[in-house]
Amino acid sequence: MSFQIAIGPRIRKSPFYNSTVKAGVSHFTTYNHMYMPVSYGDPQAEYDRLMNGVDMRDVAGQRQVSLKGPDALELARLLTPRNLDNLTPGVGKYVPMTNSIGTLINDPVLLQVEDDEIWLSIADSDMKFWAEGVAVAKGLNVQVFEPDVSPLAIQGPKADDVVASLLGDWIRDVRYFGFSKTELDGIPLVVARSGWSKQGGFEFYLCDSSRGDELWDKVAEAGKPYGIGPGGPNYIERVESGLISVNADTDDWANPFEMGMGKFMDLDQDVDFIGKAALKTIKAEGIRRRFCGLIMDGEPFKSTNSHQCPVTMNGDYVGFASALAYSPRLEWNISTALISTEAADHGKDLLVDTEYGMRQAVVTSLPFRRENA
Ligand code: THG
Repeated sequence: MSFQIAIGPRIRKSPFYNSTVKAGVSHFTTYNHMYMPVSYGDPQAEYDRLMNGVDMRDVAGQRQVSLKGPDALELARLLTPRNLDNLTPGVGKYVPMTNSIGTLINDPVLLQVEDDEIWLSIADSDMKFWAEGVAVAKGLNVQVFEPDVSPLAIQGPKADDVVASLLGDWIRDVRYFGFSKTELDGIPLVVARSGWSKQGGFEFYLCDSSRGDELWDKVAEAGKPYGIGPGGPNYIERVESGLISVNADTDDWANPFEMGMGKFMDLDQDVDFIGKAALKTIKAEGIRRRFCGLIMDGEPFKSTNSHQCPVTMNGDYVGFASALAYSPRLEWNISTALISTEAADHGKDLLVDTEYGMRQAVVTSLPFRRENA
């Protein structure tokens, strides 16, 4: 293939865009209507940095939807099945969002940044319109808007050292999903221990988009002694770790129970959140599909990208594989998949129709581990 997608004005540039171009970005995706780098041309090096060193990622596409006003918390409660009774200042929460039939439509990190302001750090779907629609329909006293906030992630086992050298040793005591407002040489930030990998690290939520390149340079400079380099949301590691990518791993019927997110929901709370009745029915009847891992035979997959691929068992369609990758650590072809509970329980005799041809597959739990196979 020799074509390219044009960089045009209908998709936004991130505040780090120029820096990522300078750093040699080779592939962008789009996320919440913004270009987001996914590779700098050497997937193996990017994977190694994340697993053994540290990477820096322009994830400004993880846009914030701000709910601001006296009814901010009430609106947030309507938007998620997660119980927000014990929302703690300075601690984020992973919150599935569902529609009226209980479908998972987004899975943001929620941060209460002021008494009357909540940010939803969203995955790739239009939650600003959804949230405002709910606020209007319910007559709530809350503004819904996108603030000038753009996350830059620093991930990997050496991320703590890099961030400590920038902000001080206090960051070593920040717990998982903990966050605080701070600044770096006058650049306003929210710093959080979070990020879309299981290798540890931080996210700097830049609160002034005019200073993106400046922030990028400071992180790159501080990371030099630790071998920092640019990366994207790492595809291979996210599949190994079983991190969910909404809309890549899900379809219009995938509910949080199927996706293994039961622990993030409370159907017995008083709040009449959107999807409550549907989710109660689903819980009572039991799920029909399950999000799980597949291990496949054959030559290592070459690409680090895929679309959903049909999975069959004895000729019958049972679901789809959602992210095919070759794991260098496990030395397996792997994929996340959403398949019938029968197929998942049977665990073998599956065929996946991949772009590399038909592949035999066996089922495993997520995250992928050698001892579970
Ligand atoms: N960070 C921030 N915003 C985001 C993401 C992020 N928005 C988009 C996307 N990622 C949202 N999706 C996720 C998915 C998984 C996690 C975070 C955001 C995650 N999950 C852990 C897990 O599944 O093991 C922990 C969940 C928990 O235990 O609470 O970290 O990455 N700012």
